[in-house]
Amino acid sequence: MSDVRTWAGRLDDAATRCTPVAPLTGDGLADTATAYRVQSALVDLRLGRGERLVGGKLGLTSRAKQLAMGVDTPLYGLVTSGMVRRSGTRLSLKEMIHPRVEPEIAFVLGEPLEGPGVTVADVLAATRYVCPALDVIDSRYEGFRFTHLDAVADNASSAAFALGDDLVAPTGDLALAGCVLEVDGRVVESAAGAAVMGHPAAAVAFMADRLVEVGRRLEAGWVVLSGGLTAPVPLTPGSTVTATLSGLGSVTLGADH
Ligand code: 0L1
Ligand code: MG
Repeated sequence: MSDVRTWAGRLDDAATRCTPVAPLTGDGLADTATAYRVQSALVDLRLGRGERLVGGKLGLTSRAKQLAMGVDTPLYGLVTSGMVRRSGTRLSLKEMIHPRVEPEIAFVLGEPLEGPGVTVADVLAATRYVCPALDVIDSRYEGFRFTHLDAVADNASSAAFALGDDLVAPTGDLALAGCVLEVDGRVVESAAGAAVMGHPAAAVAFMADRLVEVGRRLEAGWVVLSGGLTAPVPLTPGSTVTATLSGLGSVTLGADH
């Protein structure tokens, strides 16, 4: 079996058994193209179990997160139907390793987007709706410690996500949209849309441009999570997390044992 399939199987087992593993870079993963091939094989394992591809997500899009990781490039992942949760759902922490949650702006595309050269204006023109999202990340690596390459292979730590119920056309300036993250009614983080690459649509354009390298595009009907606006917060038993974005509404997830 190739390294790519072995590594994808290892990450998939880690997720299904809720048992973290050592970073793949310690086992020879050494370049970005191979890391994205592992990601693709990992997503294929989900599709083989009957899930559907429903969109994409960006990670490491904010300066704060890039500085924390010592990198200057975002990464992308693919999201599947098994990751979708309704706003208001209470997640079972037994089904995850060490989940964290972060507020994002999600784009629901009305038209496909194919790079290269996709601009913010192209993204906004192709977008049917935007809405607030909570992205649940659950790295399959021990201690949530990994390199950029490891996170690419691990499909950008994707575990679950919820969208707000209000879907609005992207008319206002999303760079100026204020974001407040509350845990059990207490404000723990705040930011503006510009925290993601100056404008969250720039992250969507980045993904469309990078997908060309693997012969893919962002499809009409897909949802794209444009990246964390604030630092992620751990999901702890009994807690409820709510993200509110000005002009876009709110989205909530809870966590139980
Ligand atoms: O959604 C994300 O920003 C995840 C990026 C991958 C690295 C991480 O888990 O923070
Ligand atoms: Mg995220």
